[in-house]
Amino acid sequence: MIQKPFSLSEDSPPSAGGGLLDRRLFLQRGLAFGTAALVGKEALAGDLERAAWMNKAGDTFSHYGQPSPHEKAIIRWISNNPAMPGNGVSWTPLQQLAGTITPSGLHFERHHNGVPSIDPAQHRLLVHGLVRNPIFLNLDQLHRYPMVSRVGFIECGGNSSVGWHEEPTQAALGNLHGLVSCSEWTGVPLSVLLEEAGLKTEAHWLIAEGADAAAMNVSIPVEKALDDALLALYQNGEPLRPENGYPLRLLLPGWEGVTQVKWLRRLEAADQPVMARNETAKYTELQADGKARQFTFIMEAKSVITHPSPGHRLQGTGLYQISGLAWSGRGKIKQVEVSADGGKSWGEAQLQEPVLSKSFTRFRIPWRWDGSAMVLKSRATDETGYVQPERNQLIAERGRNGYFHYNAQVAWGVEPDGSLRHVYA
Ligand SMILES: Nc1nc2c(c(=O)[nH]1)N[C@H]1C(S)=C(S)[C@@H](COP(=O)(O)O)O[C@H]1N2
Ligand SMILES: [Mo]
Repeated sequence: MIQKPFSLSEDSPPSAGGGLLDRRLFLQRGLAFGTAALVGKEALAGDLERAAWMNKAGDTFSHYGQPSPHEKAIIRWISNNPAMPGNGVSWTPLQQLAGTITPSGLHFERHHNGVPSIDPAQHRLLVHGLVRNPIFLNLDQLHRYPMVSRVGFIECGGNSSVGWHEEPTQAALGNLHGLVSCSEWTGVPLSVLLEEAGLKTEAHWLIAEGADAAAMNVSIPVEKALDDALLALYQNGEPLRPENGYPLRLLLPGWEGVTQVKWLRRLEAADQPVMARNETAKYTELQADGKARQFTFIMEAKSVITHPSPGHRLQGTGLYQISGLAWSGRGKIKQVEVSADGGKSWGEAQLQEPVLSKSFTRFRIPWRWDGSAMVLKSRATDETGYVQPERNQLIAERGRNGYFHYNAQVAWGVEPDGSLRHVYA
């Protein structure tokens, strides 16, 4: 294999230490990446042999397409309690995916008591309580309402909680930070239904309840319900997957996952929150002073480098594209910076267009690895100016008793052998 050295380094000065290059480098033409074997001029098209699968007719049609059998390793990692198998999570393998939309079959899952087998013909939604006109709907009726589509991430408030541990946990990215996924959701704006129901002035909360065996419920401020909340019926163009709430879920863009009640069957307008388990004992945040934060709905800005990340192995020195995901529950991502020297210097990454509010944003930056040990990090800034905090800054603000809403910068240590490790830096 003939390695051609990367030759444009003089024209493209580093954007930061550790070999980070200008984010526009890959927009240039005529780059030699040095990763592919370059064939000599004498190579002929005849050298490309006719592959075995070209000698017979291919497979026929299928009613529902599946991933290539060669990609069977791209799966959700399941962690649940064998004594209560319906209570637990499965994680999106972010380190094996590209782009910004999570395939529906790989959307992370969080169930408190399993996935109910709902017959859509029997499912009903009740809107009642402090409303002038209670509404009782079947799905055919709901489908007659005007719908909208929007792309949005859902993140569990417990995502990334390993970050609170004293020592960095060694696992693939998806098993550390994969309780977040991003889809295109289609459904009826909740405001449409609430206007029809006529909220009474003393209605400040909506208590949402699911049709699972847990009958999981949470309280939602009416401001959010009237703002961008969606009664989602479709996910990435097809009806919701059972795991993600079929046939109907509440979507609250940018808010923690637990508020986005799946298998939605009831919305009760009330003058105060119901103080359900998942807004008191859970999904609250114990502070250093022993008091708990409650109703911390918004998921703050976060970013992770997906490529390379632990489990990947760099194949020798040279040019690479660092790539990752950033998102913010407050709106659009404004900037993502990457460091290859543990945070001493930062280069600005290219953001993939379109940058959508409360959605995954893919960032990329070219990097020339010289084979030495170094630390890769990313930090996101959202359109409100909020900057993803350093780990010790987050701990200083929130103490060490926390579990939910960990969003500090994530660092990968690159070893000279090309392997990567989760590190605190
Ligand atoms: N009815 C019901 N809704 C639910 C849950 C549940 O167990 N039951 N889990 C919640 C939690 S904690 C999260 S993080 C999200 C997860 O959504 P997903 O499984 O579609 O990823 O759903 C929320 N909605
Ligand atoms: Mo969650």
